[in-house]
Amino acid sequence: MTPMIRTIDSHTEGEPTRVIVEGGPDLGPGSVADQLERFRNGFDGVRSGVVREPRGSDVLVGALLCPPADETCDAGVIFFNNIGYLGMCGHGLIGVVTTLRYLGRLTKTTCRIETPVGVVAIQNNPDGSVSFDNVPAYRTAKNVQVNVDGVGTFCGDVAWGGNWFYLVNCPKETCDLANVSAAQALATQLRNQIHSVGFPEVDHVELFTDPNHNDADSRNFVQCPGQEYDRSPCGTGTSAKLACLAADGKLLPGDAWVQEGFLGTRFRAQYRWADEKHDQIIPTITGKAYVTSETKLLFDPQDPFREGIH
Ligand code: PYC
Repeated sequence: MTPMIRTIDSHTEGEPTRVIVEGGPDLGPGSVADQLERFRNGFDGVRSGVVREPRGSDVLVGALLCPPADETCDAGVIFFNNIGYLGMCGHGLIGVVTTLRYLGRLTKTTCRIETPVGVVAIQNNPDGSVSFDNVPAYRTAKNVQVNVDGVGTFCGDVAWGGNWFYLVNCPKETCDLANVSAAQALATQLRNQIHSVGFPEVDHVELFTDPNHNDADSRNFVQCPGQEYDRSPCGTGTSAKLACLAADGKLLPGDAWVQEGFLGTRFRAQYRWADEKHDQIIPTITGKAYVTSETKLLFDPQDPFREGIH
């Protein structure tokens, strides 16, 4: 029989997630971080076949459910995209939880999920939205200047929110749907430049400007590692933003922050300090996902594109 993987697709505030619910690789025992390494080294063709064209698209984030090593957790999850793997993924986590609820596999109000970069705590809200306490977020560098040839000098912060971000303020017109190609080009140049000034870990670039909606505090454009931009306000990016605001004393623990994304959808966010030193925060992010399809992906061994188009 043709090898088959069953998936459920959803979108979280516009950004799609494809969860493998049957037929994924068995990654053996160990922590989710260990399982990720076995996924990377032994089954990378499954990753690319599931999310890349012709079965998927560069925008998709995939999720593989796996057993957790942490006994306090209900599940483990590994997130991946068109070019590789993610530490955490905020919109993806909301998509995974919504998918598990849709399948009837999650009936509790709260649960804990192990990711390759730590444990996240989930709360299912009565209105169908999902909140999660992220892994600790923190800023590692403030006001890092880079030069973009022919455009100018930019200044931003480097922060971890479950993935690494370079966070930069930009003019309102750059952060406009009508100028998406310009935003992508600028973000790509900023990523190259931030690597060249000593921050090779940064794989996401987050541009900020004033929001379009009165109920939002800020608007962002997030360029993902595989060149696509996040259609949601980016859960890990919002976490990195909160870490910077907290470090600057511009947002206090428990105060609300509403992050508008490039499509205008919003994540609600707040934080608490992770420890007494006050150098790391635990962000809480809230957003909503909608299930969009159930699919059987077929992988004909004769198909030259069974591992996706590279
Ligand atoms: O929501 O954290 C997020 C995310 C990362 C990449 C795409 N979405």
